[in-house]
Amino acid sequence: MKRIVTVQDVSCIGKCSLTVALPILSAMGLETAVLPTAVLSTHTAFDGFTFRDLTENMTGILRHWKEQQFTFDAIYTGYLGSADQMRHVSDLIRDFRGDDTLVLIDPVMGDHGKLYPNFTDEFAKKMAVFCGQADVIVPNMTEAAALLGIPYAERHNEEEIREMLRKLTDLGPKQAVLTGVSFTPDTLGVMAYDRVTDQYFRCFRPHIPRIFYGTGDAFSSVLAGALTRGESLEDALTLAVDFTVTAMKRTVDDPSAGWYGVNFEEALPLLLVKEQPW
Ligand code: PXL
Repeated sequence: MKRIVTVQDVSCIGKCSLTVALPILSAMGLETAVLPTAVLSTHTAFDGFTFRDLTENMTGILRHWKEQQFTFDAIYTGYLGSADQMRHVSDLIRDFRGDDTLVLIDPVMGDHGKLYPNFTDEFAKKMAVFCGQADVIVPNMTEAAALLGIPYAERHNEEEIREMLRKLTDLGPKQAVLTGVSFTPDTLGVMAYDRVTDQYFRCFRPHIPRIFYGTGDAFSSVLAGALTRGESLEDALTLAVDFTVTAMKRTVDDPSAGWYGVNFEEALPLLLVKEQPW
């Protein structure tokens, strides 16, 4: 069985980060280790959330893992609670990256043109350097603008997106995936660029005009899982888009759905495979 480690916060209620990544990666047939970065009572869209930074715990956890000589087929990072944590996660990448280890960084910092609470432009600059260690990065439009130090815009033409993707790979990763891309009001999707093969990929679906939390984490988790399973970037993008869209549709159709997350649980069957060819 392949083993992936994911580094993100635990938001106890709110359906994002680890509570989304862990079930998704397990459903994809991967042994999933976790390195929690912080514990929050809810994600940061709720008023009055509590926040316990776990940076100090990370040192001991990583020391123990090193002693035990654990290895990982993939390292996938999401929400990091502080800039200091990037140092610990860089140590994790340095110490546990083998020749075939996939390193996927989702530079979680904001959405819809705004950084989440606790994040600053200074943090974004450090995140841009941190992204240099990745094989693949997965920013949304807000995060890409923050990483590149350019103004956020909701709509672009295709050449502008291609240029952003090239600049994102200039930060270091071989592949960049940009989410929340829109060329027309009624479609939304993702575009990606592979610097090694100089190829662009795209996957668009009809736009569902609602704002949902946790969809970026669901998308990145499926992408990380599919790439770890050895699927091509193109196939991984399609699976991650279809999973996310299905979760959003299920949420729209469910009158009892919360405002704070999507019904990703109902889309999990899309990820199951009967036999593991990898
Ligand atoms: O979904 C991204 C995310 C992850 N972790 C925390 C968040 C958010 C988005 O709001 O608040 C704690």
